[in-house]
Amino acid sequence: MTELLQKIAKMVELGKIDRNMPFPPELKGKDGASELTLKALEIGIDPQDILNNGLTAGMNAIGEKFSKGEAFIPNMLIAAKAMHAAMEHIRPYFSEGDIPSHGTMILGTVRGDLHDIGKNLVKMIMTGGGWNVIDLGTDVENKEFVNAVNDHKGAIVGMSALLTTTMLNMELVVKELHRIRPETMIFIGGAPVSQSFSDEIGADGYFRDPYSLVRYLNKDKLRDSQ
Ligand code: B1M
Repeated sequence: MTELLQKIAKMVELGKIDRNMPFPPELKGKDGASELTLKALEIGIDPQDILNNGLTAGMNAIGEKFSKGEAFIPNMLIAAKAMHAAMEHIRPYFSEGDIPSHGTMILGTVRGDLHDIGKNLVKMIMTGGGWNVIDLGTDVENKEFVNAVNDHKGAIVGMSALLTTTMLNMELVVKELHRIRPETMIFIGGAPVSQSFSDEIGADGYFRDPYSLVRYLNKDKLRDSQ
């Protein structure tokens, strides 16, 4: 079981999307992230385990190599494609349809930031947890968050950032929302963000993963006050 998850992580790291991919040449014709994920589901591995210990582990591995100068942007891009392909298989397990809606979340990756995998996971888990998610996408202008809140009264806001430079945009959105709609709850996440940063900019909380966010929201008084 662990071996299969390690294999999935490796295929993501290598950017081997599926069997048809000719790269890397030594793995030509062999299963890629897509087929291995299906296999893992077939033998009953928990989708959350596949996500955390297979797919995300692979993304972390390529990220570390990039930090050390051992991998480059095309490597990160192709790894992201492999992860996207595999995520399509596990998505249904996180998006059971008939859970009543707890509320609406406006979600996006902040201005200047194109990373969307974490944000897409938040969307998937929140939807599965009974929230209606309005996905503004990536590189979201600060005013787009504000406009969306004006259009969807009572919605909460979720912002994701993966760069130490772009996370600073979160503060601008928080400030503007506090000015015009102080009742709006704002949650943040992403690798460079922390609870102390959340406190510093006046957001309502930092969550290191979408599961703890949805657990908090669905348990918390917030739901009752909406
Ligand atoms: Co980029 N990149 N990247 N990248 N990239 C990182 C983030 C980096 C850490 C790599 C490194 O140096 N080791 C580094 C940032 C350094 C820094 O600022 N400290 C970096 C860099 C430098 C860059 C560029 C600047 C490179 C360049 O051009 N020179 C460039 C910037 C482009 C831009 O955005 N303007 C760039 C580009 C890219 C690609 C486009 C090639 C690609 C993104 C493809 C895509 O997203 N479609 C890419 C990738 C893939 C990565 C890494 C390898 C993987 C990111 C990822 O998807 N992780 C990344 C290294 C790493 O993270 N180890 C790296 C998996 C994902 C599931 O995790 O998004 O953290 P994450 O989400 C988690 C949690 O954080 C949390 O839940 C998720 C699941 O647990 N979470 C939330 C996220 N948002 C949340 C919101 C919440 C709650 C939880 O509430 C609202």
